[in-house]
Amino acid sequence: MTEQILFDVQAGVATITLNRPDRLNAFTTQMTAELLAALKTCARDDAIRCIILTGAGRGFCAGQDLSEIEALTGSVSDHLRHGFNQVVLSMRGLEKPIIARLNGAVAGAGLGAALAADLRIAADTAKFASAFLGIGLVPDTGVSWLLYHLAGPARAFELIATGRRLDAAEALAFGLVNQVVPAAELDARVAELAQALAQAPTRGIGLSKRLLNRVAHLSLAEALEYEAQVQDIAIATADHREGVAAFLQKRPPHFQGR
Ligand code: LHQ
Repeated sequence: MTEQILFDVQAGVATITLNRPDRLNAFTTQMTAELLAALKTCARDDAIRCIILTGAGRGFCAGQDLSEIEALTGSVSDHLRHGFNQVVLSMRGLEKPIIARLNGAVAGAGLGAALAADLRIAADTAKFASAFLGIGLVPDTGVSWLLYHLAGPARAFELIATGRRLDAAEALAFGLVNQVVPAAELDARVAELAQALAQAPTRGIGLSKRLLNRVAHLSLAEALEYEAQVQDIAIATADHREGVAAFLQKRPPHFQGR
C-alpha cells in the first residue's frame, strides 16, 4: 500500500501532508486512517510542539474521494463517526497548535479539516467551497458547526446552500482564514509562524485551546470559573516559572513546552 500522507518532523514542528495530488488530496478511508495515526503521534510526542496540516500539489483537500463513495460498506453515519468525526475531534482535542497551510482548493470534508485547525494561512490562489450540496448532501466533518461559529449563521447558510466558491480574499473577509499571503511566500510565512509557536509555552497554548473549546458552551460566570481552574494548571508549569524569571532578569525566555 502506498502512503497517502507524508509525515515529517523538524525542529519541533510536525508537517502532515495529504498526498494524493492528482485527486486534489481527496480523502480515502486509508488516508483518513493515516491522518488519525499521525495526529496521535503528534499528541504523544513531547518533542512535537506545533503541527502543520497541508496538501501536496495544487490543492489542499477536495473532501471525500467521490470515486470511493459507491464502495463504502455500512452506513454513511458510521463512515463519518469512525472517520472524519474522529479527525475533527482529534484536531480540536490536540493540545498543541495546528496550522492549516492552505495551498489550493479546500472543499467538503477538506473544508472541515481546515476549519478544525487553530490557524489558517492561505495562499492568494486558494479557493473554498462547501461542496456538499453539489452532490445533494448536507455538511458533515463539522462544517455546519465550524462555519456557523467562524462566519456566522447567514454566511454559513450562504456557503452551504448556494455552493458559492470563495477566493482567498473573500475567505478572509468571511473569517475563515487568519492570513492570505502571495503563493510564493506561503512556505516562508507558515514556517516562520510554526517556528515561533514551537518555541512558545506549549502547555499554555494547549490549555488555552482547552478553554476556547469549552467556553463557547458556558455562561460568563461558568467561563470565569473554568478559566480559574485551568489557570491552576498553567501556573504549575515550568514555562510559567521561566517566563516570570526571564521578565525579572530582563532576558529573552527559553520555553521548553513543559
Ligand atoms: C476528485 C475530487 C474528489 C475524487 C477533485 N474525489 N476526485 C460525503 C459523502 C459521503 C461520505 C462522507 O463524507 C462526505 C464528505 C465530503 O467531502 S462531500 C464533498 C466531496 N467533494 C466534492 O464534492 C468536491 C469535488 N471537487 C470539486 O468540486 C472540484 O474538484 C474543486 C472545486 C475542489 C476543485 O476544482 P478544480 O481546481 O477545477 O479541479 P478539478 O475539478 O479539475 O479536479 C482535479 C482532479 O481531481 C480531477 O481529476 P482529473 O482526472 O479530471 O484530473 C478531479 O476529478 C479530481 N477530484 N475532487 N472529491
